Amino acid sequence: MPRITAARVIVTCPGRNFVTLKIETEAGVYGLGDATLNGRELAVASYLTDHVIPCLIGRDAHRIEDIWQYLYKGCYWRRGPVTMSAIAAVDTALWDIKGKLANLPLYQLLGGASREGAMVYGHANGATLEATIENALHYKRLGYRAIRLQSGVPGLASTYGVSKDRYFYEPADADLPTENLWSTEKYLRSVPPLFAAAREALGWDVHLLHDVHHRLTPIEAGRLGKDLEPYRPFWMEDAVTAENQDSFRIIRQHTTTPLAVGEIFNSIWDCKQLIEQQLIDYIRATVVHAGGITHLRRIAAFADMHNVRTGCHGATDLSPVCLAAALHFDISVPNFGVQEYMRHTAETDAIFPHGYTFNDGMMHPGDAPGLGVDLDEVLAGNYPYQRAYLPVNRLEDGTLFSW
Ligand code: CS2
Ligand code: MG
Repeated sequence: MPRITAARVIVTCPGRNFVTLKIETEAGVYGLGDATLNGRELAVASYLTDHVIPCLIGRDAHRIEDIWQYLYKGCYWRRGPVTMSAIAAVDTALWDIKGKLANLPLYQLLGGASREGAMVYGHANGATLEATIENALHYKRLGYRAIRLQSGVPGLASTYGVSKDRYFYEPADADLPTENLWSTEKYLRSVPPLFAAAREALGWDVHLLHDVHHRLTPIEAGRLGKDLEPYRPFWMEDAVTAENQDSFRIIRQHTTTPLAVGEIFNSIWDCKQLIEQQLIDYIRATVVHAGGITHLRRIAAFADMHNVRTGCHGATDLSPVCLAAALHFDISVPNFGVQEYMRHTAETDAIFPHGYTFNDGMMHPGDAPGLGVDLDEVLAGNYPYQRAYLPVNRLEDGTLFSW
């Protein structure tokens, strides 16, 4: 059996921090797992190095489920983003090892391909409505079949999703949290015209998405959803904060705009009510933050019973290791919806050489054994950790608000 002989955490910062777990086995085969938690990277690095890795040495790398249960039930303090990102990294690395030992790409171990490719969505954004539409046209010319629209809000200096760079978006932008100002009223006035202009410019053969980013009340979300119905959005994401899963019942009463939520969820318990009561249409949980491939498959199977499809989170703060794992999951899962694809920079791609490809709006993980992604540790060493925080948000009267 492939006994685990060593494991270590590699932190690198090619423009943003990534945390990667590398597990080595006596078979000379190693596996990688993404453990990046934006703004709290070192918490997960320590959780792995100080509390998880000592328990892994000597275990059978094939025993993915047993190790998952050991790290979940055995730690007493269950769930939470740090714990579940650490478990996710171990789980992903073990699936990588299993694929390499079987000489099969991971998706073949998950039941094989259910589709030829995974439809992805790109991030069109701009400081103004016009700049956003121009960027969306660029994404359509690149072949994207689904495009997210995030525009600056007139009267606000900044807002979520609008990049300083043309194409690479990184919200963790400072050594201490930057403070953004927010106005729901100004925001709500800006979105319907954006979608009207987008349909006018892009037509109807492209899916349009939008991320509200946790900032509305349920009734405000109901109103926005209704305002957007004429433009047929593919989804309205994170319309409200989701600790209170009941909130989505109010949104559902007012709009048929599809709802997506879950990128900050870390276990099936965060979305149990949302799924079983069909309060959402897409679940955004992903490999790195929701306990890895093993747990994400459970969430997807539960979602499939309730007409909910997958829509894995895929921002640039999820490394190419996570994206590769997500694509193997996407290719095989029966109730696939869409995969988020924020392109990484050239520096990041050089550190994480990979076999996944983009073509005609779809992605494929490739057919290399395991995940089909590697980590160049020498190159990674050239980019030491740099503390960076996600912003915090305040209303114009100073009230602390969701970012
Ligand atoms: C966003 C993310 O991609 C998304 O849908 O919500 O950009 C999110 O803000 C970041 O992943 C936070 O680190
Ligand atoms: Mg989001």
